[in-house]
Amino acid sequence: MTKHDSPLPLYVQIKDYVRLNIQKGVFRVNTRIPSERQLAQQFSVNRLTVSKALKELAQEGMIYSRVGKGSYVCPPKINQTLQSLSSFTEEMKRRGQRASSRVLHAEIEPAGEEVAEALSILPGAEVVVLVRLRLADDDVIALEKSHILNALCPGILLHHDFSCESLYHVLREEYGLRMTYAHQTIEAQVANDTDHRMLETKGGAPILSIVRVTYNDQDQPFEYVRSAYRGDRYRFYTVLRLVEPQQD
Ligand code: 16G
Repeated sequence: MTKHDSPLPLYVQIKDYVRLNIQKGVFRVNTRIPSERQLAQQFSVNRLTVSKALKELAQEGMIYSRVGKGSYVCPPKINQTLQSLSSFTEEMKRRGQRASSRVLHAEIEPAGEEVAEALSILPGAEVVVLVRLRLADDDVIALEKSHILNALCPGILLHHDFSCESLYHVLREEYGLRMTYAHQTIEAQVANDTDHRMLETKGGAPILSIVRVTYNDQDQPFEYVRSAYRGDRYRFYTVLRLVEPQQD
């Protein structure tokens, strides 16, 4: 129950109540939470107060609304650690989810300037270009455009179906590629129309734009990937260790 004499504003108390019930699993994923009217009655507040609480929970990605139907609980965000070099398939397996892809484009193409520079090759050298929608348990999570040096994996597109196979697994097991580290940047972006359409998000939804260059054990970059991850479904997790401040 809300406390009218609490220092916390009433709408914050309602937010906390809904959030707690989602976290405890009382309000389950993709099911409807109590309506604005029910919450207003339950907490003896006016509907505007409840509406403010629900609006903020929606902005925080806890709930989503269906026109004329009320508010529903969002699936939890996928937590990916930033410590290790892993693949989408491995990350999903670790979470007990099933990874799959929709292959939108798979061709061998001459590298343009940007790709050539990232991979330290000459423009025009052959790269495998693979564009995939990445899914976790049939939910679209990311749109990925990968460029891989064709010289390191000849024939890869002829013999593999990347709608169900892992690119990293094939590169390691079939082509003996020893990937050792990657440079990666992550930026927040507002999704454009194509991102919305592909990622099945609505206007205003944020995306995490990720660029990764992956290196083998010879310090040779072999993969350049640009991806758009759904900001409402994905978050990165990292452990920070204290670096002792320098004494002046
Ligand atoms: C991840 C990588 C991507 C890599 C892919 C391979 C990020 C941001 N990106 O999505 O660079 O190409 O895994 O996935 O983590 P796969 O082995 O499942 O095909």
